[in-house]
Amino acid sequence: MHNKRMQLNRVQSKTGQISRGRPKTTSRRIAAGALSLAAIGGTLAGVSPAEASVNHTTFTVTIENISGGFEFGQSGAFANPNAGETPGPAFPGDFYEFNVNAHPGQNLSFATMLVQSNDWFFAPGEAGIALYDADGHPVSGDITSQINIYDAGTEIDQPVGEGADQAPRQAGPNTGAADPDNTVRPVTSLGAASQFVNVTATPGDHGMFTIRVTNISGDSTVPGPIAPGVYTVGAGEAALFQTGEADRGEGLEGVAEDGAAAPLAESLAARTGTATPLAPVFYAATWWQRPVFTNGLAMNGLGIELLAEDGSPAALAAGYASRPFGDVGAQPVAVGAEGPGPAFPGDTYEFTVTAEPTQPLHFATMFVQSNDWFFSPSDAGIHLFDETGNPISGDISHLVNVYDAGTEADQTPGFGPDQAPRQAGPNTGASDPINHVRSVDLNAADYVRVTITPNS
Ligand SMILES: [Ca+2]
Ligand SMILES: [Ca+2]
Ligand SMILES: [Ca+2]
Ligand SMILES: [Ca+2]
Repeated sequence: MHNKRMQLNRVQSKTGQISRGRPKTTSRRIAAGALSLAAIGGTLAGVSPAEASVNHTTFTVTIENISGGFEFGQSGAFANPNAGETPGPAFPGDFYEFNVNAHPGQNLSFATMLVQSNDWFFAPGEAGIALYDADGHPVSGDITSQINIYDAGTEIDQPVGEGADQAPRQAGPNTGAADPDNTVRPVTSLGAASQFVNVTATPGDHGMFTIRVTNISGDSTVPGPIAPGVYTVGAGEAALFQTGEADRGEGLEGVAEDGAAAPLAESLAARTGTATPLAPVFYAATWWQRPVFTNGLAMNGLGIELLAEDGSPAALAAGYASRPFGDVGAQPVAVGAEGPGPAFPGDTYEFTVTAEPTQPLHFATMFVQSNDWFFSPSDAGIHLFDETGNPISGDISHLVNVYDAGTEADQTPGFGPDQAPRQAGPNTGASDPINHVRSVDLNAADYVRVTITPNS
């Protein structure tokens, strides 16, 4: 940090004497001094107000990729029978259908209520269903044999189809006495789940599977509906419950007792995301307004398309390098890496940038498992000095967002064939039907941890 303190002290001296003592002032106090000088009719020859408050500080910025911590690649709720528009129970003959994307090694879990019970549900075993075989081929066809009936351990059982506290007859949701056995456990008294539901997996393109759960209970001992439920795709480690353990209080109780999927779906969504590399970072500390992009407008041709689609900051950095711009650059090398390349989960980009209070920080790094998404502060940048003129410090992840550049049509993150890790070459993919920059509904702080430290 180096202030133009001499000028400052001169401004502050009301006696006209130029202080050459050790400067102790902050730039804020300098500015205040300039004001008081003006008030007493003094002049400040050759020193503009901007120069008088110059306070250059060099900051170290780190962008750590923390996207490897998600529990699930995908999750969601299914609620509309027969692929319709209206949520509700699926009666005998009806079905629920949902699409998931999975990589080899990932498993499917789901849960849907046996409505004529107090707290029973249909689900795969706690590890889920492997969606690829040992050779990496997608599973196809009937997977009903992997479905069981479980008791959630959250409500005492009454005779199936008759209990006054069961969903079709209960006074309201969550009505019924506590279960004397509070553990999730298989139900053995009804026989196989395949009397009541049929489940199929139909593989599609790019890791997609269509899962259909059909209610076939019409001719069974317990005819009745199934209810809206939830699904996950992940590593297959007891995604929704663990047999022999109590319900986790995340919302499975609502699924099993009342067919209420939303609370559990919300809990799962908070733990769902795509592990993605980051790509080389462009950064700038500048008084220029919106140097990287303008939210709501089409890209300005300064290179963000190349950064957002193909991970290269080169065009942005080159475009600004020759301008009287501020501190601008790129960091293509992750900490500890041999050379330029992506920052994988666990890796960090680090750069230093020198700025004064009129120069907010901007940066951008690609969400590599997307078509044209990038992490960035808002288009106004991050103000690097607080109200008292002191440099900011600490975790600034909450100031970062995910944006869609509006330059390429989106495919499912992590699966799209035109996304950087899989595309045939740079700039491959259909045009974005929405051709302006907008934010993506993801919490950037779940993917990147960004810190800033002023160098002393
Ligand atoms: Ca029970
Ligand atoms: Ca109940
Ligand atoms: Ca897009
Ligand atoms: Ca592309």
